[in-house]
Amino acid sequence: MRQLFRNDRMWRAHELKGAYDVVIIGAGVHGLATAYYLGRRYGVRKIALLDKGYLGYGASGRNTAILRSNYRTPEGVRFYNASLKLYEELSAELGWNLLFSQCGHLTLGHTDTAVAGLRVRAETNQLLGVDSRIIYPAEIQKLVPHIDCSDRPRYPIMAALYHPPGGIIRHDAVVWGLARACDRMGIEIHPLTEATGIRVARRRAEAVMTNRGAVAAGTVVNATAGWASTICQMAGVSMPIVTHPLQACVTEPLKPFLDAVIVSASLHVYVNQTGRGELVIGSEIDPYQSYSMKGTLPTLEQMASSALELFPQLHNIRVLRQWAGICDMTPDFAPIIGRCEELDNFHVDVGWGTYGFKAAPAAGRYLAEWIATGKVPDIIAAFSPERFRRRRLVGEKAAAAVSH
Ligand code: PYC
Repeated sequence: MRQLFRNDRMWRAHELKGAYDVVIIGAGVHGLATAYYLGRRYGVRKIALLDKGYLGYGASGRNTAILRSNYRTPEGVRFYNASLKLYEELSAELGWNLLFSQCGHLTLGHTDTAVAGLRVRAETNQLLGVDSRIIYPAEIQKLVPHIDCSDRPRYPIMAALYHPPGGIIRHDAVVWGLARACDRMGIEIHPLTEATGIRVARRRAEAVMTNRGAVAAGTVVNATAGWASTICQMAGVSMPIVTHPLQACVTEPLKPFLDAVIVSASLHVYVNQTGRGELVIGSEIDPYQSYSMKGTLPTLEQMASSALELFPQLHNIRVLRQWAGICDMTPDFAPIIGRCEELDNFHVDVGWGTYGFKAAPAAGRYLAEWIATGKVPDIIAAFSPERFRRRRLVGEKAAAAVSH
């Protein structure tokens, strides 16, 4: 691993050129991963990554950094498992420590119906080779000694779906590591470069208009979160997406006591402890559509009270920060990846709802393959944009998150 010296730049600044082979709108983890795999696997390096903010400003810096592959549909399980495997190799591949801790992931069931749903997931997971099984309070208590497994809470814990390979990663390290690797391949990263329009002619997205001028493109990729439908509209493509904020907060650092990700769908809460000792606590999506990235008091109250149902001993812990990321929700709670039928060179990697961060390596890797070879990789075929017209939905709601 090469040492990073104080004056080394992670990525360089560039003049925006008039044309690139690929222009990617959105330089979050999905845009960066697509550029990275295009460059690394297919030698496509004349790429501009455009972002209207600084890197990590959007959903890539506003998530709870949870990785897992214990989904419900076979399509989802295969895809997220491929992503988890890519994450497992990524620190070594990038020469950059992403602080991936595979501490295990527990989805709690507090009702008979919830436990039945977890059982279905466990069985699908196991059939597809994913380490995931139902465990009961005695084992939960052993894995998480501080959780309240008694019958005192309003929703006592009946069982959990235990997924040992799941865990947490340092989200900004992923952004920086990918950006550094892209930069070293000659791929250009352009922060503070906002896409303001897309020029379309002869079924092609010919150029992306930006606040720094027009850029012609062989291929255009929309890898935005939050603004996915707005960018698609610029190209005359409509997306079945609604956008909601998702809030989370972080507490003051505590001594290490929680070595697993804890999720409760019934309580709409998820909790993990970072390497710095802070607790990251997340909520369900806001019930109304909005592009706001601010936290609200009622949601903070809800996160705190739900977390206290599980860990009552945290009652006097202070919250340091609260934030919201914005999530593009699709009708089936599965993403939209691939070329849009309306245009010959316009690809999307969007609709990531509340589960985009964990998907970035696989989405980038296989979208890169589609762009470079023109062939649709099997593993993402089910997520293609035309599935809505064909009524081939991938119903992932039950396992996509806790947050709806
Ligand atoms: O899908 O694991 C998930 C998740 C956690 C928080 C929001 N979504």
